[in-house]
Amino acid sequence: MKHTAERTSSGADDRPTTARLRAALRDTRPLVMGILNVTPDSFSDGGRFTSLDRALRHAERMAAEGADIIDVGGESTRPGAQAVSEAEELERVIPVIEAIRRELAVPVSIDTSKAGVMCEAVAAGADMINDVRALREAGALAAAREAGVPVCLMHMRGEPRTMQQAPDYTDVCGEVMSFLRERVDACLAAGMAREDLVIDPGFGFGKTLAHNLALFQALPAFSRMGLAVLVGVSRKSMLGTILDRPADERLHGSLALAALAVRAGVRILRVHDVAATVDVVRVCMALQAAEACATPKESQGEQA
Ligand code: 7PM
Repeated sequence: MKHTAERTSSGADDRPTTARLRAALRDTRPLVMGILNVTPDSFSDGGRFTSLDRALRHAERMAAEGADIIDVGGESTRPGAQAVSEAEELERVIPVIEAIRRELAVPVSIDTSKAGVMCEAVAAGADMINDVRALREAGALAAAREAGVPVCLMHMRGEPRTMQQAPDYTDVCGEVMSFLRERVDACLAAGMAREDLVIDPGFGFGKTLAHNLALFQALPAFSRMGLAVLVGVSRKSMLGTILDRPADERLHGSLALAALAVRAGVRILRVHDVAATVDVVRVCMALQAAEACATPKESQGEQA
């Protein structure tokens, strides 16, 4: 791997949590990324101290449940959400990242699209950047390159405030794939390492249920692009529509999709329910190990 002066100066290469994350990304076991929202709507009991404390307790719990990564987000990207200022986003996420880094050994990703937040978050201890805008904002590509950490590039059509107003594609899988290919090429051209790039079709981000289902069906093809694939479907509205259930009753549907995603070659599951998803991954791994044993014998049998 190439180490530029900027990269080494960020210190991210030397951090044990970043090394641990990189090793896990190169492993075959799917990783569980626990969601930690630090938007006021998720921890809305007033004082900053209380919300910091609650966020840390939640991170602790997810780490104990076996989360491989904690995804810290301070910008609500929920459909219809308004934009958040950089100062506000920093005020929300930096104390949480510092506290997790102080108290836990779990790798942290920063869910942001802003170059300034990427820099500050990685300086505060974040080990990965998760960008729903795939480094398209001003300065984000350069900031991510200089941060020197793995990056998740997600596809989103439009902006959160309006993205669910009649999303339209002629070939949703082809269009999402060529978008991601273009963003991967931009990262490679900027000097980032291919092994550090993760791609994500962006379920629910400017997509109808039919689009989401087509993308989910195409996950094996995304996996064949040769980069780690991340999937975020936990409690999302596609499950609400299929099941006709509110967000707090979508666990079973989320777990069904988690298992199917692993079977389709997905490497990272971004979820709310860490303990349950870790069990799903363990069951899938047991099945995979059994297949690895069975396959040679079966093919021998076929040859005989
Ligand atoms: C309301 C609706 C609040 C949806 C939050 C959300 C993804 C992500 C989100 C994803 C990656 C959520 C979403 N979703 N980052 N951030 N992939 N990489 O369910 O699918 O958390 S926000």
